[in-house]
Amino acid sequence: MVYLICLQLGLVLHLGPRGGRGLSISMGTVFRGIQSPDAGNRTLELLPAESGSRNFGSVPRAPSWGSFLSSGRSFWQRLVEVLIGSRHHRRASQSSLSAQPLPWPVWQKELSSQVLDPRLQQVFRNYQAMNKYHVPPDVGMRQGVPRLTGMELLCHLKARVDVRTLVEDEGPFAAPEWTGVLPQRSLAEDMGPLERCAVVSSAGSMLGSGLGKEIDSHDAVLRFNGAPTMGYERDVGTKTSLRLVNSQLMASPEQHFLDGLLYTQGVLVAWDPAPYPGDLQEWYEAPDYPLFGPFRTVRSRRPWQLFHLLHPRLQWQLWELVQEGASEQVQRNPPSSGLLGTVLMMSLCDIIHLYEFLPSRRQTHQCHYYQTFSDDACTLGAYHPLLFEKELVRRMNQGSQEDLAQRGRVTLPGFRALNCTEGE
Ligand code: NCC
Repeated sequence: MVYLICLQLGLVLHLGPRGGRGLSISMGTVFRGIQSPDAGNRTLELLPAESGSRNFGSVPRAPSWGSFLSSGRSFWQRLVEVLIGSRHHRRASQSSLSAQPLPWPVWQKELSSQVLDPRLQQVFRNYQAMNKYHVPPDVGMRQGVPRLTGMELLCHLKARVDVRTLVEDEGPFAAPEWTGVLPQRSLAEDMGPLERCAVVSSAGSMLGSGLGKEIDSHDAVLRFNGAPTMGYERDVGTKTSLRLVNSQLMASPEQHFLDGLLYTQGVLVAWDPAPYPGDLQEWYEAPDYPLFGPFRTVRSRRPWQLFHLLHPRLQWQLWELVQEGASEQVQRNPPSSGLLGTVLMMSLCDIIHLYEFLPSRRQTHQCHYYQTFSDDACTLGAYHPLLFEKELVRRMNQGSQEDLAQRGRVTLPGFRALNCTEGE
């Protein structure tokens, strides 16, 4: 198997992106190795009408060369996952994806890596061992610290994270070539205090939800990366007030960040994985993906559109809380856009409804509601410590179990509305 993949990789490297048909076949084969082919587009408990209209029963198409490059965390990270996961792949795809339902409801008890199938456990162990961003040993490790209640967690979050966007003249952005590029005011100043806000995860389980109207009834709606509304209005709504995009998307021509209509609506907020603990200068000199070029381009093409950069410290402040909430070493990579966006909205709004971050009864193997490929890593995490982010959110949730089961809806108070006494 490893030999076959190396052979294919050799072909890929040899041919380069202009390899034509033969190339896309070989990349498809590599990609299938990480996306659980047996799952097809099977969904659990999707309403027949919706599932039919989106052709869920069909065999997923192998992604093209372009989509492999753009949808992978990075080519090398994905390849590592293929190589590590490949030994378990056949067993995993048969046992966990095709035969068994996902471990719904994953949020009824404490989440740990034990809920992952053997393939994802191996990927998890691999990322556990990596430390790309140089997190010092033992940061966030719980040593005999009592478990916090949901309210205590919320208050810790409020006290310990500094949700900031970068403004003009800050640190490295004081350089002359940045004059007038960064916004003069922070996102909080631009958006003003908001009351009810919705955060819409991109999970496949949004399909068939019929939540569109409910989502649109909020004062502001946050969406992620390339998640569309067109064609999915009934389930995800039409309103996009903010869009949080990662740097991988911004840097990838395949994602059409510079010319896609999707990105011309609402306020844009971008983030990029930074070295721990999120020092501005260090990050500026070596961002994970080259996001500053596309950021400047959009700013100059559409100066009227609000576009903010998240301060990189936030991701590590949050990561520490995620680690503290776990009873094992989590991936030492930043949290997903999902958690970053949720906390961003907690800093702006009084009440936040987060949809399908903790999956409802519609939980599905399908990664996104707008794409047909399946991979449980999208829901349970590979690069991002998503499982443990969900554990944190599960414990902070102020909504009912019924809301979770039916609507995949978590309710969180905004920081302003949180009444924390000292010590909490
Ligand atoms: O998939 P992504 O995330 O864009 O999803 C946005 C957020 O929704 C939540 N989610 C998504 C799918 C799912 N089945 N369950 C979920 O809970 C997560 O909280 C997620 O953050 C990202 O976090 O930025 C991510 O971005 C993609 C990808 O870069 C973008 O979609 C652009 O193509 C990453 N995918 C890959 O690298 C292949 C994903 O790991 C994280």
